[in-house]
Amino acid sequence: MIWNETYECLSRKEMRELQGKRLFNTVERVYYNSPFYRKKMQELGITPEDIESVEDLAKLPFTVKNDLRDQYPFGLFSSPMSEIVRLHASSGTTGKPIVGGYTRKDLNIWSEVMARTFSAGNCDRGDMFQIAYGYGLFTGGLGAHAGAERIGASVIPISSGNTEKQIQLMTDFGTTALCCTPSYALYLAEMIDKMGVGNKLKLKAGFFGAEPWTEGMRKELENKLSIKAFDIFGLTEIIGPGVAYNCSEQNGLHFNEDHFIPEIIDPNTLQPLPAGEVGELVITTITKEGMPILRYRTKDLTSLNYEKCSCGRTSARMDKIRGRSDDMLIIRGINVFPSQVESVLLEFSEAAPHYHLFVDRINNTDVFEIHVEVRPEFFSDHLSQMLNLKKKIAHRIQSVLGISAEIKLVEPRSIERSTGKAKRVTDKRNIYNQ
Ligand code: DLL
Repeated sequence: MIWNETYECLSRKEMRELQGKRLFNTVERVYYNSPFYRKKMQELGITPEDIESVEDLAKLPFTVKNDLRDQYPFGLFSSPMSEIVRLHASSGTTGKPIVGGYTRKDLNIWSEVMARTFSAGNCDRGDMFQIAYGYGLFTGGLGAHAGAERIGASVIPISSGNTEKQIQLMTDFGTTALCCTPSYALYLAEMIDKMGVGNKLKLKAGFFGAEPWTEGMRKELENKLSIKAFDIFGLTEIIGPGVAYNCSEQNGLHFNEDHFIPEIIDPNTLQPLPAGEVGELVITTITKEGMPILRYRTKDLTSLNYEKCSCGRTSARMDKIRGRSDDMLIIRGINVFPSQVESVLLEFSEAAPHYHLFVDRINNTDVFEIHVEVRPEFFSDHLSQMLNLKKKIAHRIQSVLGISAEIKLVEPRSIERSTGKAKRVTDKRNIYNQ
């Protein structure tokens, strides 16, 4: 079932034309309503009239996270406050929060793109949605909520946490679709197992996002919960969840290109990269009113594919996010993404996909330790078996990541579980003192 064939199946030419018109309207809007963007465009010597088609996108200035922090709280809004009906914010790890402001039309767009996301996962009226993303300033809860209501599903707005209650409602209400972070889904699966209620579940789909997760993790969640797991992507600065989504082919994430134009750039030269090449994802909103944003540098690393999908959709597909450039660890000069470690660990049936990376610097040398939980059924007091597993994991990490790591096998359920975005790295190096 395709929820909105009109926009998901346009020819490339039709899509480019639509994007060109909407881009011009957005540029005009920000030029005349946002002193921040007018100044940026004036510095580059451009006016809205210079944007004749989507090919002119590269003429426009980039926007970076620090611009949003400098303009905190409302400096990037292009609508008067009297038209802003909702505010969201993401805290990030440092500094001031990133704020998003929505007009009534923006909320309508948001529920539309989320409705597409759920339809693409074969959900419809009659489905029971359990929204276990956090409600509040975080966009996950309310974003998924609006989309699920829009397709006519029944919605359980439980928010994140309260794990036993989640499982009770899941069995009593007959939840068919679960929305939460993949790390929380893993925790829920573990608890379902522990409570022995797996056979009472009616789950068929999971819509997981807000943090990087690997194909290995997808298989793990699909097997454990007997569902099809769909990846959903988005960010507060752009709208929240609903920027891109998996269809049932699970072969890349369809970009809602009639609302958001994706580009991939080389983060060093800032030049656009061709389809298929991995670089930094840059997004321009072309329909938003409250806080339109031009060429936002997301720091998320991925690639784009413009070939028609076998599901029939023609929209650009984004590869699974490999990680954020600022999540990348540089250990002894080698680039390491936590998701690479995750994919290695999932190759071992003895290891649970719960892990934590510790990095420190001792005597001017980087020390890299990976704590890996062993699955309860494999956890044994037989030292030789454990040593053997340790060696096998260490060997695989060395060959995939090109760096040696100390592997520490830890007891089942000893690594902290997360109900939202998981924190999987502790980097104790103080780079400023080296
Ligand atoms: O995480 C919005 C969201 C909520 C997306 C629920 C999906 C589901 P922020 O808190 O602003 O917004 O964080 C945005 O999270 O730049 C990515 O680095 C990361 N991220 C989001 N979705 C994915 C995903 C929400 N599917 C930041 N895969 C983004 C990998 C993701 N990373």
